[in-house]
Amino acid sequence: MSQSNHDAFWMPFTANRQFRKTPRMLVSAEGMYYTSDDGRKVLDGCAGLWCVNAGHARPRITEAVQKTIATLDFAPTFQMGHPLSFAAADRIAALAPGDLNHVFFCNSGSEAADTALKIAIAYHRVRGDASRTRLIGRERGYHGVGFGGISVGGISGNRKLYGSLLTGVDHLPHTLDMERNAFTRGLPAYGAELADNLERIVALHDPSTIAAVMVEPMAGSTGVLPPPVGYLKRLRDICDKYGILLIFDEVITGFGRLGGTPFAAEKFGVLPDILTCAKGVTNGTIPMGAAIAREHVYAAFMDGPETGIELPHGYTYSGHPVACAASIATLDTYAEENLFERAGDIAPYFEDAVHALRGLPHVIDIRNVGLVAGIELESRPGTVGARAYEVFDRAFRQGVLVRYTGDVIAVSPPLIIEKSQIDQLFGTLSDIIRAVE
Ligand code: PXG
Ligand code: PLP
Repeated sequence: MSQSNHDAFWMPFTANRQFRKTPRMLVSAEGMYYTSDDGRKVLDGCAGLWCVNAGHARPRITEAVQKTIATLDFAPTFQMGHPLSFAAADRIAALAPGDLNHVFFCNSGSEAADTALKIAIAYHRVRGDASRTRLIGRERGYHGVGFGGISVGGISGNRKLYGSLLTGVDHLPHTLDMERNAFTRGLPAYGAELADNLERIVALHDPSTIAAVMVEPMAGSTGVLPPPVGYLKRLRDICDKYGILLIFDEVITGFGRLGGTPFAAEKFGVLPDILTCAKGVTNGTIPMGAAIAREHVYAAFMDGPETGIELPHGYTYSGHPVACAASIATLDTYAEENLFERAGDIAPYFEDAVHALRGLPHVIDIRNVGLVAGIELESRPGTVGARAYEVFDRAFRQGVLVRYTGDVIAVSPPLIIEKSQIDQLFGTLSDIIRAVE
């Protein structure tokens, strides 16, 4: 049945009724800009949803998708193969640091998180260490919306409606400490010792019960929380000490977002046992995610009889030909234009521009690394998020797309952003922040 009030589409993470009263509609995109349904150019300050790292409508990617969909629209990857999935996995493995060499494909960051958690528990089990089943996440962690991801994730709003979730999950404290670290440029100096809470969790549950720790190297979704200097290294050391796998969720931090390197793991010099990615792996064009495992993780599964399915897991669209083609073309585009390096080169300008907002009304913290920034506004009493929503909505009306979460404005533009566009982005935000109540 046709419905003129647009309520058939139950919108994700959206105030559906509010949206229908004052819609914000995008109809096309190219380079750094969207076009809205009323014909305005809107500067993309958040790479779509942190995924369009090379900017919109990149010809190489479009052509690869068009060609592939006409040649091999679908092919199964369960007990069957097609060349693009092997080629894409090779490319991604080559980009991933260390011996993160084995790529398990799925279709989103949520599926990548659940895949990584399942691999971690199964890893211990196939090695005869079946009591290691507990999963440790972190407060304010976001690992998507599957039951694994919300259980290990640390966002009460995403958990509370959904019952008892996974059992055997515990959480590290988050690392945001505005008292000591407000307005830090780059990684905060204080808080490495927060990793030592893992020692307490290990002591409480006994190491023999813990399978894995999963964290975002930089928490994105909950308001841009760069890791304190030394924190991730300390987590790695404690995991090593007790035989616990470390999983980095790089769904946002992957593909150059933090500047200079393809992944945060490399930038911060800490190698996880499993790394998850999505979003930028196809420049946002075709859904795809992946869990990438190191040699020892993969090898643990390759021990049994050759005819046995080693990991009973997979999605109909794992390694979908069109997504694989999009991914290869995306990685080509990143490489040809040196986009990860470019992000690192322009990051200091971006940092200066965002920190110029310090001193504006309501601004209580500014956090940044690479081409990501969070601007934290003081909440209006009793209505967390209302002020940031207003900034977000006004920014869209004034030609700039950003994200907000709680009262944090999140900015994460495509890595092709020019200095003049950085000026436009923060200039507009500055005017709006001055103007809102
Ligand atoms: N892990 C992390 C670290 C993420 O940031 C996911 C997993 C889930 O990915 P999928 O593809 O299932 O959505 C994410 C996704 C925002 C925002 O603006 C962030 C995400 C998604 C949508 C909005 O904060 N992150
Ligand atoms: N539900 C049913 C009834 C199915 O047959 C399948 C896959 O065959 C699924 C769910 C899983 O779908 P997907 O592989 O796309 O995750």
